[in-house]
Amino acid sequence: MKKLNQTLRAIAIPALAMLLPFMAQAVPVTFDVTGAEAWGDQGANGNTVLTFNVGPNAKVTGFNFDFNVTVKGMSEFRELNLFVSDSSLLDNETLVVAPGDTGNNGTKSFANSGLFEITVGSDGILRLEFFDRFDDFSNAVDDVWNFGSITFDVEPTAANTVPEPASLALVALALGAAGASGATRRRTLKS
Ligand SMILES: [Ca+2]
Ligand SMILES: [Ca+2]
Repeated sequence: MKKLNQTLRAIAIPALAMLLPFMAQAVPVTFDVTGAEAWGDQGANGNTVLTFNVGPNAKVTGFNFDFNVTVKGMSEFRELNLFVSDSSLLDNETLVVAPGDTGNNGTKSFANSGLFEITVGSDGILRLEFFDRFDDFSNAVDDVWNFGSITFDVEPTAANTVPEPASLALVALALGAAGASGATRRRTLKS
């Protein structure tokens, strides 16, 4: 019996190792945004820029933010933006924090989540810039993030390795088996 168990384990572990890269789910990576400032449009002096190493060539597939911001003077909440990119800025997404909110001169909390896709370069750098679409105070801060965080969904770098044909076939087989058993269950439930 012990020998059989060992044999099963010897087969199961390599099979699992082959499947893992395909089964890997995006992992949430959370960052504190306390103290971040937006001074003007994207690229303006004074905008807070945060960089995170998420692993070489990693894919960032979504975001989820929950934070509190103070907007100064005549600056409006709808002007708040986050520019998320790789280190070259070429692969990027702009997140509008509060579209349509024309309120100004106040403090509010915002939460939102969504999907996007940015693939970082070999340096692994994911860049986040806080900016304000309309610069109300030249050479001065428009908005301050008081507290909160932003979470990015990052696909493990292992998923980026090129799969070998043998393991691909195995995945197809596993998916086919899962699909077939699902279909059987659905039919059983109906009758
Ligand atoms: Ca400004
Ligand atoms: Ca502004």
